[in-house]
Amino acid sequence: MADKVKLHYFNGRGKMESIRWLLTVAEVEFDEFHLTNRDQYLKLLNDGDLMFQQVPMVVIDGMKLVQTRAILNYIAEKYNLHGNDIKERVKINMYTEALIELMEMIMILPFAQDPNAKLYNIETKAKERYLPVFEKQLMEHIYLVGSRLSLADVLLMECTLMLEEKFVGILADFRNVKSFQGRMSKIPAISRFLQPGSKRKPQPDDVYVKTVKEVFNLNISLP
Ligand code: GSN
Repeated sequence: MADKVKLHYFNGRGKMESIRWLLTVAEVEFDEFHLTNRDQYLKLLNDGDLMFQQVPMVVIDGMKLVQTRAILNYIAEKYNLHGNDIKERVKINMYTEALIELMEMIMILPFAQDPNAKLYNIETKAKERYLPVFEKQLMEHIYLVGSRLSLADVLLMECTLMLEEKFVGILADFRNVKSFQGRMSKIPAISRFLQPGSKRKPQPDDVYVKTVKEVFNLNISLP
């Protein structure tokens, strides 16, 4: 039997959270190793486990994978969540890149000097650039691409929940996206993931931010 998948990251969302979502939807069990201090990070570096000295790192199928998008693509390919052909795949990748772009804007907020100043810009971009695309596509489709669930749907679900946490009611003008969210939340693996006590991480708090800064020896805030 293959070894259980192992995630190396912080005990928080960050870039690993999309990987947690995707593994969950693929119904793949995983263990987590949380970085809580710099020595643990230095050990990973010394052991040569981090190809580019960065986490997320995922041990899967005898490999130590880094680079979030590469990891997501591997899992999506392996579990048939990456479309039926190259034309579906490129569409999934376009949606996925856009969703990662938007989620990263929110992800870095706790590390910014003045996060509140950035909120308006993120909300405007979400409403004017990103959500209209998904709203239009979901007007006549159950899934974003083709006739079955894909990586793009999983990330859209994750992203819409993140947006609603920051901007209550943001989906009011995006009824198709809101219905999509309702459908997604009924998928048994997602329904379980949304329950308290699952491996889904909460919004970042001060402990998470402090730990990340300590592990990477960061003394400055992002602009
Ligand atoms: O997408 C990826 O996995 C990479 N392109 C970036 C991963 C990355 O930036 N990882 C950070 C921690 S997670 N926060 O954003 C990291 O390991 N930084 C340490 C460093 O020395 O760059």
